[in-house]
Amino acid sequence: MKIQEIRMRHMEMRMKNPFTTSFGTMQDKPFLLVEVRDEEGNSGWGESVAFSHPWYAEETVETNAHMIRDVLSPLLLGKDISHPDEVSEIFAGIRRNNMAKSAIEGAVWDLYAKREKMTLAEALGGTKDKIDVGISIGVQDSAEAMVETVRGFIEEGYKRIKMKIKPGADVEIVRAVREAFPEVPLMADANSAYTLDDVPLLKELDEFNLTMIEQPLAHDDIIDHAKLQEAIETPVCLDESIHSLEDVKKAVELGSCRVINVKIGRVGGLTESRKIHDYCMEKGIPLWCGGMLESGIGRAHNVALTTLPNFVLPGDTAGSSRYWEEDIIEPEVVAVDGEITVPSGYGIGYEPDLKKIDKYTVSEEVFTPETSGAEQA
Ligand code: OSB
Ligand code: MG
Repeated sequence: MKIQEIRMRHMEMRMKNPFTTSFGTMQDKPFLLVEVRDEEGNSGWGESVAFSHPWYAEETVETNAHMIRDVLSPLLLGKDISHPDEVSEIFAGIRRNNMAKSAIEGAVWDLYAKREKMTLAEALGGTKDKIDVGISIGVQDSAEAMVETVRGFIEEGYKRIKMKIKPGADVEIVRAVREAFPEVPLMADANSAYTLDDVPLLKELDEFNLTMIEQPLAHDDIIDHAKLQEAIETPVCLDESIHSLEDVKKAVELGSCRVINVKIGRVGGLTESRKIHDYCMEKGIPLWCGGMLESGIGRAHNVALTTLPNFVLPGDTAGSSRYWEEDIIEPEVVAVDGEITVPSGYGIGYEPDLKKIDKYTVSEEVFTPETSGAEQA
């Protein structure tokens, strides 16, 4: 397939509810959508999961726009490629900027699957027609608020509850939720809010039978996490620390975690995600698919990835309605009793709703082999 056009849309959507992590609160969600067209007029869609502010990772919407416009699109435009795995090779000389790479690469995967008349799940080698999903709940002000929020999502059928914690809003909140729901699969995500000085506190969590604690220590650490894993019983899961298969190998060899959260954008795309999947499957490290509060386009990619067999734990891919008044795909992603049925349409399997996409588009830029740069549309 020949890459003839890359269209980048600057989107602005607002989530139904604010979402709070150990870093702060977000509700407005600017992000980028990428549409890649081939010589036959087929198109594939991808989403950049970078946020407007670099609190989770160093990339932002603006750095991604720059990379996509000025660096990555010029490398890809006009190229004739036979498989999306080639995209990561074409981008290999560019350091990091994984979310920007992934937005384009994801669009090429969708395009490829559509051309081959396959679902994206099939193109990736996925084996499930339904996936199990959990939900991620932001930091709450009080134990009572967390218990009530958790109750609502258990009633909706989500298969595992993840609570965001931070210093001052941790052990007592987890205790209250565990007492209220003795059997529910529960976990906590600290988004790097603790240090090894907090080992005694993190050890206290052992009594609540959490399925894991996600990224308790620094975003760029794998050494201290190994020390922590030695000291506590709760399995450690890495999120922010993992940007590639190489990072995964180091973490697994060092014993820094027993579980890995795969985010397609954080690791630079579906090709790298699949490599991580295959390695972890061989090593017996269970995976689940994380989320970045995506619109339906990114959500659809997460659904497809989760069909790979070693995604054995419920992910954070909740239904569209958990985030948005209206999503930008048709149909929306729907979770029933904690399961999402994998769509059967070609490519990502959900149709981008152009009317809604236009409604939330602030501006767009179109790149072609001729412009191979920054033509403002
Ligand atoms: O750490 O997994 C995280 C949201 C934004 C940034 C980081 C994280 C999260 C979530 C929510 O936990 C995931 C989702 O519901 O999409
Ligand atoms: Mg996390």
